[in-house]
Amino acid sequence: MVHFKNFALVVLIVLFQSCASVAPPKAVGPVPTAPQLEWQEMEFYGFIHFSINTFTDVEWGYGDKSPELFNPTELDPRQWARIAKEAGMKGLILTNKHHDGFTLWPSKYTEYSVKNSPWKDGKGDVVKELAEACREYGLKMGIYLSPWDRNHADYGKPEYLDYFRNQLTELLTNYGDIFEVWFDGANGGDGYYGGANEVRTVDKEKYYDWDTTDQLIRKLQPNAIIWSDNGPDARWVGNEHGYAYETTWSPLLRDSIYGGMPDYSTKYAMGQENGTHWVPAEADVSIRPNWYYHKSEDDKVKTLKELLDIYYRSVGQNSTLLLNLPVDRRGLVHENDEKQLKKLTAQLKQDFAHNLALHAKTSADTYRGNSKKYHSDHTVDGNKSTYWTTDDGTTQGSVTIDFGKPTQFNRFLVQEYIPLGQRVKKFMLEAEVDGTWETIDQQTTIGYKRILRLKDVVATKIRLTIADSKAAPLISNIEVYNAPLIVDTPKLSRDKQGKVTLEVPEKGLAVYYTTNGEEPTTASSLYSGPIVIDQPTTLKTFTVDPETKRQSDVLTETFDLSKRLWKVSSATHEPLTEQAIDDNPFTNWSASKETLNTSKIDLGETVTLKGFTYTPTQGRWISGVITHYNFYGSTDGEQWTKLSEGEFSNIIANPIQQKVLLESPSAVRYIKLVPTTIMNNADKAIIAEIGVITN
Ligand code: FUL
Repeated sequence: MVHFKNFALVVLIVLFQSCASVAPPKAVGPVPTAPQLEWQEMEFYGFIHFSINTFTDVEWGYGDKSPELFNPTELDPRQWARIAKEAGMKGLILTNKHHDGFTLWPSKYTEYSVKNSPWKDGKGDVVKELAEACREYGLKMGIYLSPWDRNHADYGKPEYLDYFRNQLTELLTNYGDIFEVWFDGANGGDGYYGGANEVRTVDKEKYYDWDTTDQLIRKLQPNAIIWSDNGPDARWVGNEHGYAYETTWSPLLRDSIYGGMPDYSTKYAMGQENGTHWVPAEADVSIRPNWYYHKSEDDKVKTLKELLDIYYRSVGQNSTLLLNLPVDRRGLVHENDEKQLKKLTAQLKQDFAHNLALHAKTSADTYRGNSKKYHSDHTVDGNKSTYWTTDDGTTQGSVTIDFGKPTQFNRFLVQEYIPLGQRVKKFMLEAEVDGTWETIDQQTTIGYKRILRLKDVVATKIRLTIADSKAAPLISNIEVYNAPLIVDTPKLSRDKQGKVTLEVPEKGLAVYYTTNGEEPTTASSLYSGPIVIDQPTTLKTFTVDPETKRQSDVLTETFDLSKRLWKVSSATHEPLTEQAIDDNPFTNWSASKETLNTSKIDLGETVTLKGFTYTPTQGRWISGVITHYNFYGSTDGEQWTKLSEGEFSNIIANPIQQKVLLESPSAVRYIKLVPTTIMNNADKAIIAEIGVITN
């Protein structure tokens, strides 16, 4: 009886403890406002760069080009919105006015606008069309309005601020709800400035009087997030690669920062543990090398692997992702960009297809007040407003998730309950593999969301240990996934010896190929190491995930003779000559016309030449491009015959490998390519690669 009494007492105490109301934890440090929380949950949204720059092929317009140049033939913001929606983006931000000052809406305050363009006879309004498209597709709309205006006569004077705020008022009153207002940190420099054509620098800290502008925004759009280097609501991540940091704090020492300050990226962009204000990071990046559309970049849209990396290093590292889609001269997002974006969406869908932790059995070594309300089950209940936490003063603790059977995974997603502040400073993930606990990863911050990409692990249980935290950790969500391999075409490269390497985006993929021109299948040759190709050959290849059987597109590449026997002799004994014949388009030989005229490439054997190839620099910024040429051949290296002359048409707009066929085949052992004109009349031409066509 006595025993029973004791037992009943214990049961009563336990019941009391788990039902009694335990005081909730108090906020620690700065916390997000309701609009900031809503914004953070958008996670992924798009940028659209479009302006006169699109038609003049530059990134930063000087502000002097005629509005008549703006003339898209098929402008369709519904296409932009459809692509964004299908990609899982939650909103779009358009560059309504970039540094050149041209406005995409018919602003009352300037003539430098679409209203003076031929597009729709000056009656069009791109912002209005986008606002309608966003509404139709259920996307939010944001605005980019460049504080720097290279067209406006008053830029740099106090009067300009009235102009700037008038334009802001137009954008914030005429187009419905705005979720984000984006203020670029690039400010001041040379420009047209109403015809002054001069350099105007501004005091970036004081000139703009941002407080007054921010108040105006708060009045007109109280829920809009104001973005700049120092917020006040969201901040630049400090680079244009789309990468946040492994340690990313949402709190920021906001008062130590001003927009466009030189040491922002190295000193502040990652946020601070002791930050005074909640100003979370947004990672911005373009799907192409540049922000505006350039035909020359049609083949440089980021690969699936690069896009995935950006996603995991932004959304997966406590940041939002703002991915730019340049709009082309038609007024459309280019097909190549859409194709790559679709690959990203499909892969992300697969990566996060099945949450292995949802409703799994959990336990923790400590709960706040021993209360059910703070039980670790809340980390896997699929409800972001419940969480596991510990007692005040307890800044460490572990949650164990039991899958019930050996389970394979390679993604671990964890979220803090940020309405009460970002807290975790250090955490560790362990897995019970064959009865032994192994450390899988150790990291620092979590914040709104942290996703770890791991090697494949098979475990029955996993344990998240918070090793250090600013206060009791609050973990609202844990998800575990087994992402499939990235299925994309391999990257091809060939070295001077003719060794062709097929690099897979991820280990574990099988690569099949043919070298006889036939379409490859899984019955074709399986790639197991570099293949030597030194004769004219067509290689066709694709990858397969052996587990899911997913296949990539087929990639076709044609190769001619390898450069195994080739040598360059240059009369001026220039270094780096070999870079033009190493079969690596990312290394260059830079040489003057004279040098190229007195140099010769020895093919090491006499071949029947049908044509040649020239690859200009493949760097981000093109220079030294040969636009007009003479091409010579010789059998002895002494007597030269001009085999071809002409222009590499469109090479500046599209600096890819140029192929020139000769009028009739010619037997040669020596060749030379001599520029007659180099882009911008530069002293030196750049040859990334030169090749022959013999087939
Ligand atoms: C930069 C600008 O100068 C670029 O042109 C682009 O708009 C990018 C998003 O921000 O600071």
